[in-house]
Amino acid sequence: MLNGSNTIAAISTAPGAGGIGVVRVSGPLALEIGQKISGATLVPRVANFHNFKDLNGTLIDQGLILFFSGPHSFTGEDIIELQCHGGTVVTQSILNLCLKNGAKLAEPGDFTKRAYLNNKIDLAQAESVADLINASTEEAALGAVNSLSGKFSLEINNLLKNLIELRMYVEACLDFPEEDIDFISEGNVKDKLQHLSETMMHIMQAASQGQLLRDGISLVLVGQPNVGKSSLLNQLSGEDKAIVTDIPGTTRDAITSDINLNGMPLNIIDTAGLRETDDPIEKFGIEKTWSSLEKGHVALFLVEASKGITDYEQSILGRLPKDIKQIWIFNKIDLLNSKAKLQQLNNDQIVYMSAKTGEGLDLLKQAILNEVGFKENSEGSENKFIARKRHLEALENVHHSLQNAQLNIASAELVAEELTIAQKYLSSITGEFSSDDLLGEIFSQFCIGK
Ligand SMILES: Nc1nc2c(ncn2[C@@H]2O[C@H](COP(=O)(O)OP(=O)(O)OP(=O)(O)O)[C@@H](O)[C@H]2O)c(=O)[nH]1
Ligand SMILES: [Mg+2]
Repeated sequence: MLNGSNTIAAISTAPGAGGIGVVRVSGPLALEIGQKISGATLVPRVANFHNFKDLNGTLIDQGLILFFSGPHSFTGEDIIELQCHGGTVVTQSILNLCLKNGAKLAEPGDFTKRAYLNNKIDLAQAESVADLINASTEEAALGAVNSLSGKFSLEINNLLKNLIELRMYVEACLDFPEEDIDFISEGNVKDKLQHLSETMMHIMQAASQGQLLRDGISLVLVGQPNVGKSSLLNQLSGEDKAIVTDIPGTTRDAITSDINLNGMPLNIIDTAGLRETDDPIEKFGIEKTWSSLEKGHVALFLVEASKGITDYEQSILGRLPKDIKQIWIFNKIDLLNSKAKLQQLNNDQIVYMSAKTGEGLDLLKQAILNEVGFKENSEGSENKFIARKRHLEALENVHHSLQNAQLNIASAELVAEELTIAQKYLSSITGEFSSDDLLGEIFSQFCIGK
């Protein structure tokens, strides 16, 4: 139980009209508040129908109250859940009643933060609660629920256990420098480091899939006017989202559409065609194209298949942001009577397709998956977990330290130092060592009531 923790309350259901609304209260006063409102003695884990009355005894609503006695609750503290009728006024009145009875309004993520601080879940699990709520595809939700159940944390903890064992062995060798043993070969340090590295790469691979599943990618359609960008947006989204005409310069504002590609969320941005123009509105549109490219992960660069890549596209290429990936689309193959194909040219993928007929769209989808390294779910959804950029950065640091340890294998001191650094980064994922700033940042992104 948190020392000196106060009691928090919030409406946990989404705002608006609904059959049921839930107000949740956690902390030392929770039981007392529930008993005051219901006028009844509450028994843990038993749902009973009660009148909900205010301090003057006026009936506010009727519903169920659930009591979870700490530490056997989500937060580890006493919790009551008041299930009232849904709707803004009723839920707000019940919440006000809890506040009048001594609770304070919960901040975003407060309940989950308490669960983490009371060791009910680790930090990666706490993050997955928000990821589950915010998941935009079914696959992302499955990944989040796997992370919440501890799959990702288990992989991290197993690696951590092996890493600590090795670190302790190397440190023990440091304590006995006079013993004339070759610590590296005696303890198979080299092999063990190699094994750690391999396991680590495996986790990193899975985590990068998990990050794509959570955050998805942003695709920007670019090219000269009339090459078929808006037609392609409409094909990809399966909707008539953008206006298509044969007048060059039709699209001005950036138009976005969210789709799901094999479970990975894709945000597609259709932009104004790039060309020299005196039209002030079109100029604004073209500026927007450039700022969309700054935010994008992959540029789908469209050209007319009959013309191919001209000097104009080459000149644009030089202005693209450095870290944006790109796929070439040779569009309008229907006019050439040629077949759709996916070609690899040096480092670039080229898709020959028709945005008008949709021929080759499946090849484009394949090219997008190839470009970002998103794999088909070959291992089954139960093996997927969701991950965040923060986790990937920590894993990259672990990888770096393990590499340094391997390079400095001749020095027990340096190996021990690198293993200590690796341990610190690995532990930051599950939150063993985490700063208040980091916690503040993570939990502030939650919704209130969770
Ligand atoms: N035959 C054929 N016509 C296409 C194809 N894709 C687009 N078009 C036509 O090309 C014209 C321009 O298409 P849009 O999708 O508006 O082109 P855009 O790149 O968005 O043009 P701007 O918005 O002006 O930059 C329209 O008449 C489309 O019907 C294609 O694959 N084949
Ligand atoms: Mg357009």
